[in-house]
Order: sequence, then structure tokens, then C-alpha cells
Amino acid sequence: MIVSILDYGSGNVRSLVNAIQHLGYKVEWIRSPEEIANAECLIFPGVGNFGFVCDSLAKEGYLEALRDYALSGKPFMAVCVGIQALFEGSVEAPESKGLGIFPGLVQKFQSKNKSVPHIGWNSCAVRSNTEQEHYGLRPHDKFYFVHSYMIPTANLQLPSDFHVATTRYGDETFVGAIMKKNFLATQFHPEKSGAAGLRCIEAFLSGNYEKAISGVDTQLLENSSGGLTKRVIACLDVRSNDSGDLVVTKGDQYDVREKAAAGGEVRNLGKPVELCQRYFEEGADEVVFLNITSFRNCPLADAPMLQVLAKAAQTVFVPLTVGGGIREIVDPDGTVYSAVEVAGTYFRSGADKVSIGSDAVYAAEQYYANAQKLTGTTAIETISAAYGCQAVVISIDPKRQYVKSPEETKHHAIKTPHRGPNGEEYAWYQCTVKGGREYRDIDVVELARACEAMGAGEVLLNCMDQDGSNAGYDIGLVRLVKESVKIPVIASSGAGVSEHFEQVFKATECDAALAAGIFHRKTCSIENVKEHLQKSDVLVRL
Ligand code: 1PR
Repeated sequence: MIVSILDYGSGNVRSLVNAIQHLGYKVEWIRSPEEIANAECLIFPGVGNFGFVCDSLAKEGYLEALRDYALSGKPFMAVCVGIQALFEGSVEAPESKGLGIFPGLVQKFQSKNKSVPHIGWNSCAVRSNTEQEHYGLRPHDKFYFVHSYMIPTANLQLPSDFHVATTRYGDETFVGAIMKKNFLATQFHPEKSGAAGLRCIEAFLSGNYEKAISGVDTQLLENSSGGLTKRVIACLDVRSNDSGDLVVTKGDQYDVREKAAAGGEVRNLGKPVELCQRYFEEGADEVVFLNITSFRNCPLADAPMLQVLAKAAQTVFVPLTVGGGIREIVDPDGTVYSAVEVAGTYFRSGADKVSIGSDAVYAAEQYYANAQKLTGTTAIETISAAYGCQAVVISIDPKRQYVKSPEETKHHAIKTPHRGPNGEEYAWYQCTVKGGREYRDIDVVELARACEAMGAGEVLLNCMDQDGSNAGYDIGLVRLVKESVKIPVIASSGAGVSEHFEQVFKATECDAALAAGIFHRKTCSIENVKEHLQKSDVLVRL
């Protein structure tokens, strides 16, 4: 069977193609409405904004053909914004019309008591039928979600031959998937959901809709609604070493060279694709690649990270983020690429999110200089508008600046257990650019808030003081930033033992914890960390 994927200009669908090919199926693209009727099996991917997806479909004349196909009984699958587009409309884009196959409107998550977007691994189970497994969805499995809008289950009206798998986030219950024979629509990304996601795609492609199971433990089903897990993320700092090879390196407080007595070379901790594969197998919930020298003066098309991503994405089915050099760039031949073009190039290679460091700081400075008015032209705004806020991560590289009292600075200062050189008990966190080499007059709270206003979907919060220290996360810093924004926050820098992950998850509300050295040096594996977290009653995906 050939699997047809609708190509109407939506964002990154590389991972979907990789997953289908990995399962041994051939893929072809549908590029006109006329081709839809002839498809044997059709997948409707949706990335980004409801309005963008539905307006593009309408403009290209796809709506009718797609609606007819979805109702034809031939194998049909919709993913993420794809499931939302099956409804009549969405509060995200009130002017845009959905396909209207199902009645109702897509709503926004409430952010009063939780981070929005909903990013990470959550359960998705059919609760009405515990004797059968549908499309391989099992109650104890976790699937990768990334979205701000959802279809609430309250008042949901579907034809009686459809089953609904539900997901809970905080106090809201929404549609995780809708299915019947030859019809599967998922809010989660099966192509990014590891082994559980591949099993779901395989069940769909092989027509294996229902499988009898010997009665699901209803207690397990209830527990599976426990919701969103805390994520454990592996980070690979990548650069060329002195021999020109691309290596994963790791610094202490951002210094990636060995001490002079030991040769002063760039530390080489392994090859990027191999390490990424290892971390996927160990159970990493995501992998982040940071190009820490931005491969200066390299034409965009030759950026070594593009090959790394393309290769990694072929066999790694969890989200991949790429950072370093996400901004407008000028090739050596003078060709200018906008930040959104640069990001698009990485998405097409297999990245799911881009992370912006220095450029976010410059944009935030402009935002405040401009009386907090948005220009619509920054990298954050343009990438977020085109690919959705969930695709834009802000990487912050802060450095502690000690003060005797909070009044001594105009910046947000907190009491810290990390005393200053003169015994200072307070510190504010100064943002840096260019990999920590240049200090700017803006603090982490100001930066995070400005980036959230510009449309960033997540914060990757490093700490230069803790980086490579193995002394644990800077809890005060993580708490400070988490309390300043609604978007998810990834704690980073300093993990040295499993207990540090437990500590940051229990002492703060952070959504994920990232680490590098502990995993590269095999002090403990991601599996060990997660087992420890589970024993400590922190909800994780095992
Ligand atoms: O400014 O948009 O080009 O992005 C540059 C990116 O490269 C930023 O995300 C910045 O954090 C990163 N970067 C630049 N220089 C370095 C360096 O180390 N010399 N790495 C660097 C930042 C910190 C984390 C590290 C955690 C966890 N490294 O990536 O993985 O601190 O480490 P640990 O668990 O071992 O303590 P732009």
C-alpha cells in the first residue's frame, strides 16, 4: 500500500514521513485536490495555526475533496491541527471555517493553573470500552502532545460508530483521538511518540483497528488520566573540534576546552547522531541539539547541523529541538535568509522546534525600547506565526549578579543560597548573548516575559554558574522564571545525580529538566533518572 500525505504547505512533516518509511511503507505526496480521490490511504498532517491550515486548504480548493475522502471509508488519518480542522471552527481563528465533519468549536486551554501550550507526554485512552485496544492505544502509554487549543469532551457530539480516547490536562478533559475502522484522528503526534506512537501508526496502516485485550485494569485506566508527565531532556552541545570533526562537547560554566595542562583541546564526548540515538533508546523525552559556535561563515545549505538532524530524525521518534544561529543570516555569497527561512530549513530537515538565544535578547531589548509594542518582525514573532508558538523555544544563558539587597538593583533579585564573593545573599540573573561571552542590561524575568509576549512557546533556562558543576539546578532561578510566565519552563544546568532531577521537580513547578554532562559521562542513564523519579512519585514516561 502507498501512503499519501497531503502537502498543502503545512510545517514540518518530515518526521511523519520518516515514521511511515521506518514501518516499511512507501510515501507519496498529494499536491492537488484531484489526486485525493485516487489515494489508497490518506494522511492529513496539521502543524501550526488553525486559520493557516484551513485557509490554505480552502485557497487550494481541498476542502470538498478532503471531506469526501474522510467520509469515504478508505483509510484516513489526521494529526494535531488535522483533528481540529475536522470540526466546524476554532476560537484560534474565528473567521476560518473547518471541514465541519463533526459539530463543535475548538477551544483554548485555560492557563490559570497550568502552563499553556500543553507540551509533553500524556495519556490517551478509550474509557468506554476496556475489553478492546483501539489502534494500539494502551492506557499506560504516554503520547507526545504539543498544542494550545483542544476539543473539550463536554458536549461532544459524534456519530455513534466513533470511539473517543480522552486526555486530561489539569482540570480539563479533551479529545486525544477519535477513531473507527479506517479512520483515526489524533491530537497527539504519533510520529513523535516513541514506540507507542509507532505502534499506533502501524495499527492504522495495517488496518488493525480493534484488538481484544483481557480486560484493562480500571484502576490503571483511572491512573492513566494522571496526565502530563515531567519531561527528561538530553542536550547535545555540538561544535567542530580542532581537527574539524563535528563533536558533542560539554563545558564547565560554558568553557568547553580542557585545561591548558591537559592540552587545551575542545572536549570530545561523542558523535551527535550516535548519542542522540542512545538517548532515544534510554527513554529521553526529547533531544536538544545546540550548535554552540553557529558554524560561523558557513552557507546555510551546508550547515552541518542539517545533516545531523536529517540523520537523527530517521530513527529517533521523539521531538528534536535545534538551537544556535536561529536568526536572519547572510551567506558568504551575500544571499540573505530571514529567520523564518532559516527555521524552515531546519524544520524540513527534521527539527520539531527551534531554540533562539542571542536574537531573543536583542528582540526583548527592542520590545522594551519600543514601549512593549510588538513589531511582528522579530524571529520569535515570524517563526511563531508561521509554525506555531510550540515550535519556538527561547534559550536563556543567565549569569548570577550578586547584590547585598534587592534595592541595590533595578532588576528582579532573589535571595539565594549561592552566596556571592563578599557574602552577598541576593542575586539577579543577567542575560548574556553569544554563548555567554557578552552581558546585556536585561534580566531573566524581563527576557522571559518579553519573549512570551512575542509568541515564544517554551523557555529553556540554563544557568552559567551551575553549568557542568554537577551541583544541582539553581532552584531559585527556576522558580523565579516559572512564576513569571505561563509558557512551559525547562530547567537546565547542574544535574549531577538523579536526586537533582527530583529536587527541581519537587521544589519548583518546572515542566521539564534538561541535562548534558551526567548523561554523556554515563554517571547515570536517562532510564536510571526516570526510575528514581517514579519511585519518588514524580510522574514520568517509562
Ligand atoms: O545565541 O541563538 O546562536 O544560540 C546559541 C546556543 O548555544 C544557546 O542556546 C546557548 O545556550 C548555547 N551555547 C553557546 N555557547 C555554549 C557553551 O557551552 N560554550 N551552550 C552554549 C550552552 C548549556 C546547556 C547545557 C546545560 C546542561 N550550554 O546547553 O547543556 O547547561 O549542562 P550540564 O547538565 O552538563 O550542567 P544563539
